[in-house]
Amino acid sequence: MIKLYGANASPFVRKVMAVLAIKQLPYEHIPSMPFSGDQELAKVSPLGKIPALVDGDLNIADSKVICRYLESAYPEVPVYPKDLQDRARADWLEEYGGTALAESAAGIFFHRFMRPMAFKQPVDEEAVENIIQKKMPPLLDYLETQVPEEGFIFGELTVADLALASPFVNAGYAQYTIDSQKWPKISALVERVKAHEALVPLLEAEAAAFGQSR
Ligand SMILES: N[C@@H](CCC(=O)N[C@@H](CS)C(=O)NCC(=O)O)C(=O)O
Repeated sequence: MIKLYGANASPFVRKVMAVLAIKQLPYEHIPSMPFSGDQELAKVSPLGKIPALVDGDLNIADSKVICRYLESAYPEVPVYPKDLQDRARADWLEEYGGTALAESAAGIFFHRFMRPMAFKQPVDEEAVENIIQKKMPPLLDYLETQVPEEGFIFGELTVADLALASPFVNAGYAQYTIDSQKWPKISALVERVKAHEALVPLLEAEAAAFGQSR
């Protein structure tokens, strides 16, 4: 059986869990935290990051690598668009979601939630305000030009939608929501992704673990 290493509060792990759910692939989740000295994680993830995946003799890390492997190995329910140019655009949006967007949206989560909870440090509201006021607006302005008013980016839900929505789930735990007056399209897309049948059970389980309701 596939083994997935990671913590579901990671935007990258959540994306992979969503892909496994959409593809209806059974897997064993092995809870693993970076920076924790977890020796089992070190064995499967040489860079110490989550997620990592083991499928039979194969061991890989990095959510993009994992999602591409799952798409090739288990193609029955696709999670990337077929058209070549759509696929390239989906790859780009996945990259965007996993870099600048994840740093900013999950940064809010880190400063407001992880610092006090996991590291017993005070919330750094100055860093949070800097992200919210300076870093997020241009990212959201760009996304507003990239996502549709209705439905998902390529019709069916793909990794591109997941990669853009997942960091905002983290930001939501830290009381950040996208201003739907200023950025109506990306705000609505995030809500549609969260309401997708494959995501609802995942989000319920992780919110319960955080002691929050969805
Ligand atoms: N590009 C990687 C990023 C993974 C990543 O940064 N995960 C974070 C947790 S959300 C992590 O493990 N950080 C530990 C570290 O940077 O050492 C992916 O897509 O999987």
